[in-house]
Amino acid sequence: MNTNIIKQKHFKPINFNLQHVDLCFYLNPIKTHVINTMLFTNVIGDILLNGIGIELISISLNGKTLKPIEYIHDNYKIIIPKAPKKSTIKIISNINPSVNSRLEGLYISDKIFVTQCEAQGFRRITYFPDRPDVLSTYTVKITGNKNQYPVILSNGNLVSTKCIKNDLEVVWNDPFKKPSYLFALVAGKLSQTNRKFVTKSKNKVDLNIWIRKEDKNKINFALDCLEQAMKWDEKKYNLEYDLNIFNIAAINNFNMGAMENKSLNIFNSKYLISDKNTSTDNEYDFIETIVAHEYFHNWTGNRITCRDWFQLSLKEGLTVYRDQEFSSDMGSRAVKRIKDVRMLRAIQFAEDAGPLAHSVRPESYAEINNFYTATVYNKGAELIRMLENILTPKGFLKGFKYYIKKYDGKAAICENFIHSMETTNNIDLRQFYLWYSQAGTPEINIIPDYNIKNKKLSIKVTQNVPDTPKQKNKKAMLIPLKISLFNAEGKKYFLDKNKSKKELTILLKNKSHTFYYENIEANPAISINRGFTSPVKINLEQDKNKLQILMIHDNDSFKKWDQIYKYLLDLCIKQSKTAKNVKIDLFFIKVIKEILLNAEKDPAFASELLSLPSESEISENIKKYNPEKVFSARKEIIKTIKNNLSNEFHLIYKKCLNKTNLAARGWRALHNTCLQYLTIEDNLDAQKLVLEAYKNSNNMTIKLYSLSCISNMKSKDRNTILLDFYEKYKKQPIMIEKWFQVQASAKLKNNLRNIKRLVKSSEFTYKNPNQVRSLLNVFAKNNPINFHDNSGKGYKFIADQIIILDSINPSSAASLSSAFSNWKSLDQNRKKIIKINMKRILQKKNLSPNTFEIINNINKS
Ligand code: 0A1
Ligand code: ZN
Repeated sequence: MNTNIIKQKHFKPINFNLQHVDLCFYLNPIKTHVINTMLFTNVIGDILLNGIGIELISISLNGKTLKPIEYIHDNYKIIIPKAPKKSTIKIISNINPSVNSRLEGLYISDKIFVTQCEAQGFRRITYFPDRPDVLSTYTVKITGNKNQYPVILSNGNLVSTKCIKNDLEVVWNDPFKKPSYLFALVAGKLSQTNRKFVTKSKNKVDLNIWIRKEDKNKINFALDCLEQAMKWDEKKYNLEYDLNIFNIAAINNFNMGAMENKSLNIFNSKYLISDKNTSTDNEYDFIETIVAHEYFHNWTGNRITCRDWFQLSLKEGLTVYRDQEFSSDMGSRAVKRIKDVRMLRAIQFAEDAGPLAHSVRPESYAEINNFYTATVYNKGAELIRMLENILTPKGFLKGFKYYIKKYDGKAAICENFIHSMETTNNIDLRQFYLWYSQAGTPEINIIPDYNIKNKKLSIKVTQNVPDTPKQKNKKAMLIPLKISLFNAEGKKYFLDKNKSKKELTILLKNKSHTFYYENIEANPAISINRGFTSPVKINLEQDKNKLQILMIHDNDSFKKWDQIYKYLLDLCIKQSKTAKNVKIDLFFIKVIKEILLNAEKDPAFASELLSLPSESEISENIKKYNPEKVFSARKEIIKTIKNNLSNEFHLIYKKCLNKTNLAARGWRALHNTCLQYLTIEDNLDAQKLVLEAYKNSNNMTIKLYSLSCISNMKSKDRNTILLDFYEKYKKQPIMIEKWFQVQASAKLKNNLRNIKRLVKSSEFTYKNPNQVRSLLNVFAKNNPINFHDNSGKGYKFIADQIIILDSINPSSAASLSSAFSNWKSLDQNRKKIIKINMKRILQKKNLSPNTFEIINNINKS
């Protein structure tokens, strides 16, 4: 396969300005007519227009139709050689949205016309210089049948609406210059919900949500979140919304969560609709985060966009950081931080340690869609947070405001952001750039040495950034780490001469440093990387007494959780390596007991403290991965803890049962965590408990969790309950996805048979990415014992699915392909079977560059 690799170092600036774009659409499902008139100025040389899958009718330059010999045309582009300094180019063409199953460009979702242009979808709509540094204003006229497309939306302000016979003609104008990836069009039968918002400077904004009629009563929560996000951005960063209209349209078929198109956000309806009877608490969290994320992009992404796609983290890392901060302010900061770090460790650390490792700003790509990753998004957000830790929140805010002011209306690069921090804080951050260019999770080794005679503690800290597939011998990074030292009573020591600081941020610059602390009365417990200051792995051995001090007394909630988590992780790892049961220290049982006895104070936090690392979190921390052993080790540890504290678990579980009303989400989280302990053994008592939880629950958080517990059991009620759920909710696509998800993650042996049956059922379609994710991705990524079944059947099945999907939706196929990325840590037999299946995928005729890039990188490793 001949893939075209795009390299960062080959970037060339544009050789023109695009003053204005005038688009006319005549909507028709099989033949949409597009007239695109672009006014170019300051042209020096050729004009290159990207275009894929477009039927070109004519092209004219400054009013004169061009003959085919007057331009160069292939399957991907048109080049107009030596165009005049001022060139008006008019392209007339047709596209066929009805066959667009890749969901990029203009496509149809449940009879609704919708666009997705990030990253390179606009070139599937019309010939255009489709790169993010081409900024222009747009006027868009859309004409369509008024009965089928009574609502027609695009970016910016509504200019006019006219009925012409059976057609509706709507004109939109976007006064803000924007890149083509932020263009949007939505047309179809959609119901509107409107709310008014008044900005800090008293500008009135119409907030509208457009959704299918049947979901109209399920968007109030999303609207509340939008209002809160708008207020938060005004208060925190003094950023106001800049138009009088803000539309959100929701559709059912969408490749990702949502998209930040200027003033017309488009949402996967799964992340917008909620209902108190059918939504889980996690789903509410997702809605809050995603609504805010897309809104925040208006400044970090739209007003200041990216010069090229290598800078993706400039908008994504920063916007994830902003949405994380927003959600922390809306709910529990501690729990939010723990959840974010868990996600980072499970997914991003694994990505960084495997064949798909890439830096936050990648050096090259074959398919940019493959780089919407946890590294670009979530590690990218951690880099921003590190800057805040280095510069203090005040210093960071100064830099942020400077960045917004200086780069507003521009297409920027990551250096522009860092430089804004440097100038406003008078600091040299050159070493920090390595975080953008070096892949891999830095490993920090800590060796403390306490001298009882002079009451001095020295801590030797060394850093190592591991080799990754494309990078070896890395340089030392700039790593901030917050540190505190605790005495035996759980009190913190002063760390500075003035006796004013009990927490310090130490900055690592070299491969190795030694830090000294004086007047430390006794050998202290070390709490380091508090709040997860940096996205690194810490190796520090401390004795049981010290661990106990930190587990009980550390006032940094993240760190307290982290100590317990690390202990649990070590237990699971040890257990997975031995045949005998590992011993759990008595002190640790006491710590868990304390948590259970005090759980009422903060049930959500207690739930986090009690929840064990998942199988993928464990596998990320071991070199040789044996899926069965990890699975049973985890189970064994849960069982042992529960058997030691059975009464305490039952007691708090009873309390949870009384407190699962709507306001008590922390209790629901604790309920589910306890239920996991109490039903870890598949016996009649456990089956009864879980059945009661399912039947008596008045909320989806508990109902769904108990359903997933039942589906892991050999209970005689298993199938009846799964059917009960299906019958109750089968009319709602979102609920079918949940039903798929539960079954796809069911740990019963031979579960694959059931998954194959579901794929063949009339409920399932490869065309809906949500369904693909909830059935296939969940099976391949969240059900290790079945996916990695010794027979290799799981691998063959997923490879077959990738091959089918690749012809329908390459993004979906590529995302499923990453399921094979940890193949190297498996045994010979499994490796061999995976290799055969990857080869089969690579041999598929017309394999997309998306899937090729992922499988080829894994295969090469
Ligand atoms: N920019 C969006 C994510 C997004 C990316 C690509 C898409 O289609 C291929 C769609 C959405 C965000 O960060 O929310
Ligand atoms: Zn984003």
